[in-house]
Amino acid sequence: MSLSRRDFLKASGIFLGGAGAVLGQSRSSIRRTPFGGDSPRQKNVVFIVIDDLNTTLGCYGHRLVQTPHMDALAEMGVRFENACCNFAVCNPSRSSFLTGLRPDSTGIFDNKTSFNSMLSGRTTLPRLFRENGYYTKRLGKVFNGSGDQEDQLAWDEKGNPGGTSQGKQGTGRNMTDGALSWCRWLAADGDDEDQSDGNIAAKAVDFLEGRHNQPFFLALGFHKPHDPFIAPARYFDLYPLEDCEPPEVPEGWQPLDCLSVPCGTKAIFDQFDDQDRREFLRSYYACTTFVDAQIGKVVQGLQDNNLMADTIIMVFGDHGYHLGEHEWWNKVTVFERCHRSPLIMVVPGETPAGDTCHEIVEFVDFFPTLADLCSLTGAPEDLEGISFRALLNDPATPWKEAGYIQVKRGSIFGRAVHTQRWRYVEWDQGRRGTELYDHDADPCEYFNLADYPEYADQIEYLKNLLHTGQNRFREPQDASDDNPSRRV
Ligand SMILES: [Ca+2]
Repeated sequence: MSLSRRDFLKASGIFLGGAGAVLGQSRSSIRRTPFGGDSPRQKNVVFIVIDDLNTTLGCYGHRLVQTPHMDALAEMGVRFENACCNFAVCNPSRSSFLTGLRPDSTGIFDNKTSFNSMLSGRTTLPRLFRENGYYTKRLGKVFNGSGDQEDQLAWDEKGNPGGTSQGKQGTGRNMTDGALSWCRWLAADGDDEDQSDGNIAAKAVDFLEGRHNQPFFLALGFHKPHDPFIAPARYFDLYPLEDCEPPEVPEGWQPLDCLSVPCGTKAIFDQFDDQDRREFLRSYYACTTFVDAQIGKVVQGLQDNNLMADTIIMVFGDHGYHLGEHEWWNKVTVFERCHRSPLIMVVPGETPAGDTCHEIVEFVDFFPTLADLCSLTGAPEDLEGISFRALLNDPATPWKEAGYIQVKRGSIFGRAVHTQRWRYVEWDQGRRGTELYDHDADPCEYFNLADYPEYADQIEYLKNLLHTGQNRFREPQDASDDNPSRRV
């Protein structure tokens, strides 16, 4: 194919962002459009971001973790097997998908850098909804924080519902004997609404019960399963320790140059005994099921108020998370465990029920996709992802060749490109090492093939893809490749 990316997208009718780019509608024709009459009714959006949630979910095939409400959403819409975050840390990931810029363009690579110090004045996703006549409401953690950490023009209304003092009591312990203060669990007293996330769900349901004379963008930022691992005790009771099986790491495996996994913190995890590992898993699972229950309340609120037919539901984790894979119990890597996040979308009238998409989408695509779905105008011209609306209608459409992720260790960047089969990683542009993993032979990414000469051509191809291939579409290899379900 000799078309440039932009030509291809134009020919395909794919949303590129930019003022007036959608459906030929002028900005004024859809601003503040009331429901009813002859005007097309714009869909509401419930945008649910879950902190540090990986794909350890029932609907992603986990044998133990109970997530009936996310599973039910997956049955209503499309579940993405290859949704790739662009940075496996809260603030960089959120700053990226809320602006539609890749991390190299936001310049936000850690949790300390404030959003407004880098991106003040930028039209963010919620602000664009607001400018297009939506009522925008935030509950919980959507940007990385409040104040200087978020777009002050994004929300009509915002809140950070907290928990109660009872919800901070209970049984628990620090699994590192205090070496890492965050690494603790608490099977808490009280019930869901004694926790912040339970309160977020309750306030979301209150909002859904109100009268809405304009479409709404309701953004819910649930805090769990982010550490510390606190949930009402009954969620811990669902997971007997003997059922929580830590992953096996091949004997002798070591991180590349203390970069693929940071050795300092890993040394603390290396002190874990079997009990510690099982407790870590139990607490993450408990928090996941707890958050799932809160999502169930929100969906019930939509159903009770007859809003399902008019509301797009989007649920995702802000990045992946290791649960012992690579002897690591955290985020901030460029392995698949961090790169791949759950993503479920229900778009009334568009998504087929219960379908799975194996194609690669990236979080930087969220902004143009939602702008496309809701016919928003006035989006920034320089969005760096593309709308994947076509995949929501037909999840088997051949799509992006690759997803991209990066992290920063001190002054060194690690960057990875992920295709349907390969992951290729460069540390400090390759000066501090490279990694190559073949998912067909090594789905858990333990055997680095980068130094084997027989892979030189593959590496050359992936190196080029890493540096120049963003948003490139893959070519179907043959008829049997139309739906790469081999990618399990
Ligand atoms: Ca996070």
